Amino acid sequence: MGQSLGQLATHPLTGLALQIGYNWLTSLPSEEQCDGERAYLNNLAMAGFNSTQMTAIMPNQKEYIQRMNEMEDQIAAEQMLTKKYQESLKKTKRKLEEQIKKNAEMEQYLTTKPAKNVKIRNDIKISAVEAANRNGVDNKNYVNFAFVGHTKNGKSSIINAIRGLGKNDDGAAAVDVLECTQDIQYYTVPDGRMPNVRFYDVPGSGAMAHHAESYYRDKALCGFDCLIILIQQTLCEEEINFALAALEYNQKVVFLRSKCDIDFHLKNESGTTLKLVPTPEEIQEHISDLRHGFEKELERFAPELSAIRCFFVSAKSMRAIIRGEKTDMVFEEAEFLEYLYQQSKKARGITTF
Ligand SMILES: Nc1nc2c(ncn2[C@@H]2O[C@H](COP(=O)(O)OP(=O)(O)O)[C@@H](O)[C@H]2O)c(=O)[nH]1
Ligand SMILES: [Mg+2]
Repeated sequence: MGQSLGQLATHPLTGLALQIGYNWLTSLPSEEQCDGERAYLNNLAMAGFNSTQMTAIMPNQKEYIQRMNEMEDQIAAEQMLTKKYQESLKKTKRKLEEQIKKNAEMEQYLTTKPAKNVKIRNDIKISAVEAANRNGVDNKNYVNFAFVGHTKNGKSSIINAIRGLGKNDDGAAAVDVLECTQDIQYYTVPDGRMPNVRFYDVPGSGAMAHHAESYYRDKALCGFDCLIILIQQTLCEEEINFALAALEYNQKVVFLRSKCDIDFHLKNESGTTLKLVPTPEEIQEHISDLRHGFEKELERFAPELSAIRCFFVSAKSMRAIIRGEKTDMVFEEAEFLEYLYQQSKKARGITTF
């Protein structure tokens, strides 16, 4: 792979690994917090993070990080934890190592030129290639993800977040704009990271009501590695039509429900007494409820789509994870990123992973 873990630590995907530790830290009672942070820092050091990176992640542990090469301190930190948390630290450490390995594989795939083009079935080849030319999609040199769905469902925001950007950052896709054009625009990750990946913002795609299917064909959406359909609380007809068209083309397709963080604000405002920051368990419970509702809707309106997954995420959390920053709410951002990666590999017939 030719890449040391130290280098990898500066990559945006590293946030996926860090989040594992953050989750563990939030599970600790306050009296274990300080020793927990120190014990976890020791694991980051072993994984190749340097002291500057660690200080950026946990500025409150600056002094400890400076002293960290004194072995006794390191051992002491772990021993200070009670037995129960020593055990859970071990599990977290294993997960961290696994994620770092996965990141290395993802990094390798996303930064090198795709080894193979997208496989497009012969019977649709001509229309797909022709139409892909219209969109300027380059299947040879890029991994291409298309985000479709109703205006305001959060397409531009989630694309920005995956690129590590907020709406006011340079090069960010415009957020909260009226989608008056139908120009499909692509975005890349800044600073040349992931140079072979393109994220396409497909505006106006959900405002077509019953025309999703013809929009899909006109815009040659089958030319993308993966189609991501942004949904809201309930599934709409056009979203179902998009997914049906994608299935017909044997394309990788997934539903994405963003803005999950807002659900908790709504619950607060409507009078339900929920803490401002939900616990990981409360978040899991919420995701289960959402998934249950989604599956029931699919069963009722489009049983043929039952194999299509839906990920529940928040653009806010995604951005924090990509930037390696701590976030209070974690939904299924890591799972979604991994899905994108896996499916684009499959679309190219690369099955080495
Ligand atoms: N709190 C929160 N707001 C979001 C999220 N995603 C989008 N928004 C907001 O929803 C509005 C519409 O988002 P936008 O990305 O422009 O949607 P698009 O029209 O589908 O591209 C904007 O005001 C965003 O700030 C999210 O995950 N969390
Ligand atoms: Mg937009």
